[in-house]
Amino acid sequence: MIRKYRIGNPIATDSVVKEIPVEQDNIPYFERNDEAKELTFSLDKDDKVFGLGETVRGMNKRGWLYTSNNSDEPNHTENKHSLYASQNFFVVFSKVRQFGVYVDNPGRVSLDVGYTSLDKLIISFEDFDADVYIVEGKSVIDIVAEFRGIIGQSYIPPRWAFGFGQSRWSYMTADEVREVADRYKEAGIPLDMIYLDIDYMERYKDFTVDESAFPEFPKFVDEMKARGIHLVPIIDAGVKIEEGYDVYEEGVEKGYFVKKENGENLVAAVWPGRVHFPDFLNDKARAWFGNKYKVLLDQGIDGFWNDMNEPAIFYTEDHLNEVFDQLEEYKGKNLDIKSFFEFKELVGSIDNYPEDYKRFYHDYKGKKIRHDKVHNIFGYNMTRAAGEAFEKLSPDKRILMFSRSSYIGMHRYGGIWHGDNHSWWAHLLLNIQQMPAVNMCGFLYTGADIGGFGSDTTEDLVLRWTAFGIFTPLFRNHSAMGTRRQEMYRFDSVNVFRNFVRLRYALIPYLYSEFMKAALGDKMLFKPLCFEYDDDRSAQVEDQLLLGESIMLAPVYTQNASGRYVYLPEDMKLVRMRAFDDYDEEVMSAGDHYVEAGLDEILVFIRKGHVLPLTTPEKGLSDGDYDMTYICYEADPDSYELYTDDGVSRL
Ligand code: MIG
Repeated sequence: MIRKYRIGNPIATDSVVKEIPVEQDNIPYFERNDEAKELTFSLDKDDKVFGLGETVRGMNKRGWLYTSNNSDEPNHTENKHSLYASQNFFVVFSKVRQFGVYVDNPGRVSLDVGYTSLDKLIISFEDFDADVYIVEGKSVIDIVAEFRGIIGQSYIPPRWAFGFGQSRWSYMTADEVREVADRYKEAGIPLDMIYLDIDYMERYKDFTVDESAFPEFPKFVDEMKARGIHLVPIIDAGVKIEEGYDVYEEGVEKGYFVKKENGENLVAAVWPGRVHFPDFLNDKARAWFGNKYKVLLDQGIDGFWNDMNEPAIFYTEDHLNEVFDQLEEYKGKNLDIKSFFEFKELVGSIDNYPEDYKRFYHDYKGKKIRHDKVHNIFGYNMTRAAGEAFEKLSPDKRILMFSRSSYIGMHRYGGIWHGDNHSWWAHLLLNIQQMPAVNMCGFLYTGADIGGFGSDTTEDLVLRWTAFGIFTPLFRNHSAMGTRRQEMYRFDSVNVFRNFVRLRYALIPYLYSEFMKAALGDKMLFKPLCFEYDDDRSAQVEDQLLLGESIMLAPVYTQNASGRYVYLPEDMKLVRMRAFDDYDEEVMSAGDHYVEAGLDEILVFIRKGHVLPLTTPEKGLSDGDYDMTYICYEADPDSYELYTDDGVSRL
């Protein structure tokens, strides 16, 4: 059961698609303090708080302050309060009670989950306006399903998007892309996508292609398609200011860019230098920008990733000028300790400068609204622009789309990737821990940059991360400019990588079936153990996951480990997999075990009464004409229900 309460005058976000009448009585569970703009709830010692989507720290969110303020934050360390997303849904549960809360406010919201005071959950608002939904149900899983039921069906990608994708910032030329395809082929590692990062564009202009680096682009797209590879280009939020560039000129002419108080278009800077930001919140501007994806669709492209849409701002022209003026004061001065740090701060803080987000306005639902009030739905609406346009431009065929920034509601239009992580073991664990949290908020097609984006990776990290990544819907190896190259064929263990990626393809019938059941049935694909098992130990386990109905994963996420401790909440069958056709099975009893796992092995645990179907890698992406093998644990192979379809038609 879901009840909706209203505080003040909230700005609609369109995240909830179901009409729910507003209750007149007080919000249950919470104490409301209008002066402090806070809702407070007293946590019991045994209460767990799970959810909040793509955030730092563990699965149980108790013990930290999370601030919903979508940020271009490339260091996902545990001291951070905000990442790229605002997904304000969480569930509080213990053996004696459970309820879910969704706080719908597109501005800054702070969720203090036992940070200021161990036993208080305090939600505080910049503007005390919100729709607050209280969700009740028999179990946490029911609560999540109820909630998902009001926010609309999760985005479903084409099935080929379950293949493996290689990315790098950037493959600079068509020949470099060909080389990636060739070397994967030589290595015998299947590859379905190569991602194009910003350098495919002409001077970083959205919807253009650099003719000298990628001559005859449509032909090149076809050539790659003939090799079974989809090219997936990036689109950035900022539109380059350049005479003669149609997107810029039309946007100016039609008034579709965000404006300052005085009505002038905001001038900011990102990759192309100076840019304007489209007003994705304005219906007309959104339709206009969405329609631009046609330029690339017409050249054969069928997938995109939307970046820098928090939006990330290197600087605004106005603030840059202020900084230059202030710098004059320091010129020729003997900088003492105090003025030196002021000076450093002045220059060092120009990017993503908080005040800049108050300098511009949107034309949203007929009202002029200052950006910071609706900041967290900007990226959502960029992806919505694309999603809404695709329904018209590609009415029959699904298009791959995922975004960096998000808010609940965006899950209907695209997936997400988990942003600029680092090649750190801690970020492999973070990847594991974020999966169920984003699923709770409707985001099913997600995955992190495998091997890590920033910093130099190591071969063992790429191996262990791939061993987990083969299970995530978005399965992409991506890394930043200037870091060690991490395409799989560059490492000695190319045989192991081949086995792992081929195993992924063998698993696609299962992964796709479970994904579709989750999308169509408002379920989670990845679940923490304690969502299904109510013993006390399961609630403590934050490094194992249930994936779909049949299996539990226990990835190795520490360096130089020969295995790991695994907790089994019930008897399970361990399948130690080296390849789709090379594995051992062993039934293990409930309890704690140290389980060996070499760098070439993947641990899969089959739950009692369940079945893991596997096909041959070559058939993984087929329409259902699979060569099936079933690994069963006290179950009949027929008891597993495969979901099959043509993989591209819209649902
Ligand atoms: O500031 O386009 O998260 O995946 O490679 C970096 C370059 C901008 C951030 C994205 C990353 C991408 C990179 N972009």
